[in-house]
Amino acid sequence: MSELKFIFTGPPGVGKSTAIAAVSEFAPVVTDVLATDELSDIKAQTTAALDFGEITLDDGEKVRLYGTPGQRRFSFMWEILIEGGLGLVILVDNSRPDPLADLDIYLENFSGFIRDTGAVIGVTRMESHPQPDLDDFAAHLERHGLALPVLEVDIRRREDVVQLLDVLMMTCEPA
Ligand SMILES: Nc1nc2c(ncn2[C@@H]2O[C@H](COP(=O)(O)OP(=O)(O)O)[C@@H](O)[C@H]2O)c(=O)[nH]1
Ligand SMILES: [Mg+2]
Repeated sequence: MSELKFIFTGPPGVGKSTAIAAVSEFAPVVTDVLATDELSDIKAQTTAALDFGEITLDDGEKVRLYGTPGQRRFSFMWEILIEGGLGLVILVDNSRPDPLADLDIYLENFSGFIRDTGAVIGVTRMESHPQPDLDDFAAHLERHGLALPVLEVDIRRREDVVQLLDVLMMTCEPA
């Protein structure tokens, strides 16, 4: 039996753990440890290994949700996590200095996976940081030759995360 598996990625503190916790049907498995590097000023805890949760879709199918470790020193795990994955959610924190450059890191690291499967981009903290706006993201993606859906989300809200997953399902479904 194949498992349906979606992966959440994005910079540390963007909300991967929060998003998975918002929709998971059981208390998500979170493996955070104290930040020991450049992040320790920003966050007391950061994801060292991964997040894991599960959600049942309207059609009864169960989907496993994994969050990638945010810190670059754990990036070797990204390859392992995406194995067999059905699609990728890239979360971007619009309050960071250069959200489009952040996005590029994940577009590059997951380029093969994005080409073979599908991806959706969720932009957080737009309520306080409206720039770059969704048009800027779309134009940026177009320059990369990509046409990925970009949504404004507050991943603390369950319905926003569900919407991301719905859109991802649609982009991943074979025509
Ligand atoms: N104000 C605001 N806070 C957000 C938004 N999205 C995420 N957050 C907060 O950002 C933090 C993300 O932390 P966490 O989920 O641990 O990030 P992770 O490192 O990606 O797993 C949480 O405190 C969220 O409540 C948003 O759209 N607006
Ligand atoms: Mg986390």
